[in-house]
Amino acid sequence: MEDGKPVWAPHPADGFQLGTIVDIGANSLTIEPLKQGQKSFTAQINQVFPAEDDVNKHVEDNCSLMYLNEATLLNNVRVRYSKDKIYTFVANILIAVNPYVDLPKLYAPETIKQYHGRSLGTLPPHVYAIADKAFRDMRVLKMSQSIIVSGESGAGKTENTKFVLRYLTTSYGTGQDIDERIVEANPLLEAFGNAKTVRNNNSSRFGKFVEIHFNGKNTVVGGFVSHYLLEKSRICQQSQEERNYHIFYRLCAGASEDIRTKFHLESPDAFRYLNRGCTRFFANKDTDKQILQNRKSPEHLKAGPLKDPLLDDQGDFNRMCGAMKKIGLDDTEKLDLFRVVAGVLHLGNIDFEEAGSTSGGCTIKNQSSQTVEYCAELLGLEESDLRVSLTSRVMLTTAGGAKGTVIKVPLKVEQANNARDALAKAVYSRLFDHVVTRVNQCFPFDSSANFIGVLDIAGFEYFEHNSFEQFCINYCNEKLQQFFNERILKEEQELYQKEGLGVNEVHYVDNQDCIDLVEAKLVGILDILDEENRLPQPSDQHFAETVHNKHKNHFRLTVPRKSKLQVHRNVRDDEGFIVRHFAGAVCYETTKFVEKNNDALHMSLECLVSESKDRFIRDLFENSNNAKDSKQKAGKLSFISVGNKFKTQLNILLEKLRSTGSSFIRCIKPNLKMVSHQFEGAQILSQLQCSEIGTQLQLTSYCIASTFLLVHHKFLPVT
Ligand code: AD9
Ligand code: MG
Repeated sequence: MEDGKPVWAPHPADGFQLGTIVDIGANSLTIEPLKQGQKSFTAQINQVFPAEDDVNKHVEDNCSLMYLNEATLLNNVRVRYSKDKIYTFVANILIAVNPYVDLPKLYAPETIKQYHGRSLGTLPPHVYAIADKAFRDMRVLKMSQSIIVSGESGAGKTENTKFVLRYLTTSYGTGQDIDERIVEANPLLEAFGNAKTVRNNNSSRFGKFVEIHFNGKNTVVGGFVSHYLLEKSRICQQSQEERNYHIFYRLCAGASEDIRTKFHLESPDAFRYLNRGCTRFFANKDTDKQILQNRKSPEHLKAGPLKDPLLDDQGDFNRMCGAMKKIGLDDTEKLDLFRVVAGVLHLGNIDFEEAGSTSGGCTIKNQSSQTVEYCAELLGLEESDLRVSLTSRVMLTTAGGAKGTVIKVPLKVEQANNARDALAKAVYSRLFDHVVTRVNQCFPFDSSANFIGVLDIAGFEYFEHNSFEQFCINYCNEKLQQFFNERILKEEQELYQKEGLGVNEVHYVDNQDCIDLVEAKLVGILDILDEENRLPQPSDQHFAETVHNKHKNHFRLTVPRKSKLQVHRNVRDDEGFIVRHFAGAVCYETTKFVEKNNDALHMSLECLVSESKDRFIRDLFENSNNAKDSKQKAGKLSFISVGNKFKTQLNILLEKLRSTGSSFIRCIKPNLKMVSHQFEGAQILSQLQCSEIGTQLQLTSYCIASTFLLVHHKFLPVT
């Protein structure tokens, strides 16, 4: 960098701004912005980067720029985005910016044909190019492949995943049912597992790995979906302006008169599980206004409080039913699903009041009588059993040496509310498991030579309040980051050394210590949490204290109150801990960690549902591990660890990923308003920095390394 040459210097909103160096200090530079009328300012040397001579030029592969740094990457992506070129390569990693507008030509059937069999780099960057590369690698190397799609909420992971699935089934399918089923499974999974959040109107509240299986002739033979961590808290409560899972509203909006009567359905406003989170959805906010302008239908504007004008519940219901039919679900199966959804809604409306007696317990309010009846009817339960199980708890006592005596403990109103919600969460999450299992039965395969798997799982999360869900997601992202490091940085470097390419060593931070902090046996946070769950009286505070005590001087763990960040200082040591992740430090508030880590229902409720008269409900519970577990542990209050189940699933996933070839798609959310043609540089930069593409150092070094990689890969037969 020299005096007078254009440079990129930090800018709070745009990420970087163009300027020239007017003075060079020991550690800082004085920059004069190129924009007229702006004052010069100083910036740290390591935050200023050389700019390309022509900043309006853009390239398909970022590595072909003269200067490889995060500022030129951001600018390249920005210029391309302004021309609706949403995809950019960084060597063979694909960056995908969400356009927030339909680009039909970009995904047209003709485009699919164009990418068929074409090497990476011969056509403009595209998600189809990555899909085709995965296919060709699978065919040539005779090795399964995975495509890891990452990015924050609303960045476009799910949409890109669907484009990959459509591309592969269209290009390499048999042209029979199975191809369509793999694609049409999505509307069903999304109906039960997606919801409107403040970040995304169709946010996936679960992670998934979708495998498309191929036979020895490389033709699609079937598929398999694995799912991870459905967000259960949403079933009973949602944050302001968020909704429950789509299916609830769709059923209320779209069910036929016959079903409405049979399942006693009303408008969403009538159900507690639907009417507490979202407020009004009128077009009073800028974002809503903008999007609404694209939706001319007057009904959207006339919508009632819980009819979200941004979503078409009725139309979506019909589309979902169409998808169910296409994947082979018959009417009985469809009604089974709907009945349970309606049952959960009625369950949520049951209210309790203190019992008049001295027992300290509660009873179901008179007004809820009909609701209890509906709920019992829909879930196949005896009404009296449901009443008893919600208001009391069966426990085994060890008092007075009479080990194993069953006693019935009355529940207080608060405890009964919790029991009701726990039952609703258990029923709905088992229903979701069933939907995934059923979807998998729609595209079975006898044998498969190889598969291409697409991973669509939430990226690194850092909110104002971070709980158990963020902890699990960020742990998952640590594992994926490590995989990326292994794959791209370590393995490529080893390759260069072997081939005698003179590339400087690319430094990256090994995050094994952070992973150990979470998953190590006994001392890892997950095991400490399980230990807490097993105590007679577990508490979130005691759990937080144990974490701090066990890891007093751990580099990755900090006490919130000592944190330099003001926001963390409000959290007490016994209410949380800070983990230094690869993408930044996150303060986790441990309230509800213990509760959220336990997947078991208390015994009375578990028995209630597993003895339902309704075969479908019984199967939901009998097929789950919980039922087996609770039978084995009959007599004890069972605990089934959510964290450790996730750890096991994640390790199986990582093992799978390690046994496949891999490609990476990094999705970027261009703005928080969710509108088209708005590029918010600073927050895009931060997404690039905390992506798998890495920190500044990793990113820069990787770009340099990948220039060689690109040249190198051109000689490989597979790309
Ligand atoms: V979350 O973690 O599940 O909350 P995703 O999956 O990253 O999130 P999603 O794919 O659902 O985001 O995209 C959000 C919305 O952006 C979609 O509903 C579309 O309206 C929009 N989107 C995303 N990608 C595209 C695209 N390639 N073309 C057009 C898009 N619209
Ligand atoms: Mg998604």
